[in-house]
Amino acid sequence: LELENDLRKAVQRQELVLHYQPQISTKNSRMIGVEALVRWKHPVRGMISPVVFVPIAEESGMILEIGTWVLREACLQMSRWHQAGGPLIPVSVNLSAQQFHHSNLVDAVKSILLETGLQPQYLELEITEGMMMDHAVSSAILQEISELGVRISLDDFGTGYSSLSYLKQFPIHKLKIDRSFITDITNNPSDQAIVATIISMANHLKLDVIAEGIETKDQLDILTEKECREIQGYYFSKPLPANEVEESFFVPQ
Ligand code: G
Ligand code: G
Ligand code: MN
Ligand code: NA
Repeated sequence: LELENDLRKAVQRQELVLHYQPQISTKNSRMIGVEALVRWKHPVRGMISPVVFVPIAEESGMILEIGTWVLREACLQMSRWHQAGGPLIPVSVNLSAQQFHHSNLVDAVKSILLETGLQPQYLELEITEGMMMDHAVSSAILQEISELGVRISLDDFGTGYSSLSYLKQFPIHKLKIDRSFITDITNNPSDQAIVATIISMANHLKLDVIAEGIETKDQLDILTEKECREIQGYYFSKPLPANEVEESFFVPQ
């Protein structure tokens, strides 16, 4: 409850920050995108993980305000980088279920893009399979988002309970292979088969695909061999503050 009260003030007190985890091409090791991940710099408790405060924000209804802040901040950062001659790469932003189903989402995205000057193709929204349980509703929302020119990716892909039929019905652009399939991939033939199948399915459906949670060279080699073009994970970088992304991942002119 104390955390909940603190969280109410966190946005206006500018205690929330975004870190950005580079997404890397297996072909040339270049950064080809970033995922924005929110952190809370608590004045007393230090850095608090979203694993802790996102659920509090969801239960208390603060997630809409926080989610909108995250969206605006991520778009602003990308727009700054683009205007300063940085790499022309997209940012992906995680949506919570409440945010996804809120009637204001499409208008909020539209006005944030206008306000920040970010071109829509450089924004990607991450949703999970669980958010698409109500197919009719989800279909309408995804259609509207897609019509803005914003891309949609399926986070934690392979861990949900939904059917695969939505992949042909809905405007989805990218699958993010959940890191639970990567952790033991070097020893586990089942994980190898599942990951190979997801990559192959994505290729046939003309979807982009990225593997998450790559921590070792062996894991990277397996994914490269299976022709996964994009990866994300501690092997290349943990999520970093914007200035550290610039220092470590911007190619000097
Ligand atoms: O970055 P980290 O590993 O601490 O993220 C933990 C969890 O918090 C992940 O599931 C991630 O998707 C989620 N998360 C991080 N940032 C955001 C955000 O801005 N909005 C939502 N809804 N979830 C986020
Ligand atoms: O749920 P979601 O996929 O959005 O969670 C993303 C989070 O996973 C990141 O914010 C990051 O903190 C965490 N993460 C990213 N790369 C790795 C990795 O290589 N290993 C582990 N264990 N976690 C990672
Ligand atoms: Mn994510
Ligand atoms: Na994920």
